[in-house]
Amino acid sequence: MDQIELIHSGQAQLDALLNDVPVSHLDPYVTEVLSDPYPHYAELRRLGPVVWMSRYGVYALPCFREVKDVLGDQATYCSSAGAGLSNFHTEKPWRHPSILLEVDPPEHDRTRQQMVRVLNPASVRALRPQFEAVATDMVRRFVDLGECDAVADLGAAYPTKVFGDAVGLRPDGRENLLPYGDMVFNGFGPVNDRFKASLAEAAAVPVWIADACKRESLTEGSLGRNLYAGVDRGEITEDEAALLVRSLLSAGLDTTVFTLSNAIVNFARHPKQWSRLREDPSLVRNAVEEVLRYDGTFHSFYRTTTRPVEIAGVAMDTSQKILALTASANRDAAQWPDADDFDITRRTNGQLGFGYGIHACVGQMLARLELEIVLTKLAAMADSIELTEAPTQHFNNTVRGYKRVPVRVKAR
Ligand code: OVM
Repeated sequence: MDQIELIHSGQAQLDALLNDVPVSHLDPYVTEVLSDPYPHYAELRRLGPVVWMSRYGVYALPCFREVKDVLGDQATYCSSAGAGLSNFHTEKPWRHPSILLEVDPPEHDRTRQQMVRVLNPASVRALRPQFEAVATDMVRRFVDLGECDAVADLGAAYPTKVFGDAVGLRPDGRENLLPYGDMVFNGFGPVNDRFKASLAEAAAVPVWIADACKRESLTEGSLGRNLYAGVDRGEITEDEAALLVRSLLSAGLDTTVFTLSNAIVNFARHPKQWSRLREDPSLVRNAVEEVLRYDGTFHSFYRTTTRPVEIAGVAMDTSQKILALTASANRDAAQWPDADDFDITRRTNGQLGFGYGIHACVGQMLARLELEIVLTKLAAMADSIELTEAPTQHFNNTVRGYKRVPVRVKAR
């Protein structure tokens, strides 16, 4: 740290220095780090459970225990100041805040309840036959192609079809969904060139999204349309229903697209694990969890302190942004034996890829259903999946995935 940085650092940075808190100058959002974040996470964990990130003026939590503790205590670590780096109490959010993710109880509980009324074990179970039928056709076609792009031909195509239908979207215009997710997930990081580019490249996208969220745009009986039943019962407003549909579209598509791409890349790189899955398809549920633990999609989010607190002996002030590195916690050797091994037979209970606590992914059963079905069909139809070229990563401030995964698939 140089003199100038010290002078401009502010009270929190001085506190960190005076209290001997480990300091990292890492920028987690640069391409070089995003291309392989795991050695950087290991270095942060080596520094300690609480690390001052000088570049952004936040404390990072790279270890399992502290991440879980913070996500489990929404009274002390709030979401209403935003789940990203930006503090909504002092900065203007780039879009209307999510009324699900970026709120605290009691507001949160009211909107979460509305979401759970339409997205629950029974409604997810009801989607299975349709999801299976689409997967049977799509995976068959994918395997028959032999050499293809596992993103365009399966990883993106499948969720765009089944999730789009489940939410109730019209078939046209769905190409707006991934660019929108890109904005949303870049928006949890800094206002860097990556975030600005995703906003600038697609100015019409939020307009399409806003229209797609309207009652009359959604098909009868769909998850999205069913959210409007809450309006008819007088429990939420029409605008709130639209914002809840927006939450489905924000968080629900690119996450499953990227997780499918990550699953295929990791199985291609670990052929023994693919053989194990083919030999014992009952491993599929645990395999999905292991993909999310080992190389998951959502890597981090923030909380903000509501009072002065101490984490692992480090004192911090009110209104302090804290970076919860869930993807690093998922590689913490104190929690996971041989944490850096991809092993679909390991005990995966408690992996944090869907978050933890009151904001844990509300669509996680739907996501698991998509992933489970596709991997099951693929394991039944494909003997092997090989990368024919290095996959092309999709860089985003918060989510990890690929935009192109050239593969050769051998049919069974
Ligand atoms: C939302 C939202 C958007 C992105 C992610 C998320 C991880 C929620 O708009 O509610 O949860």
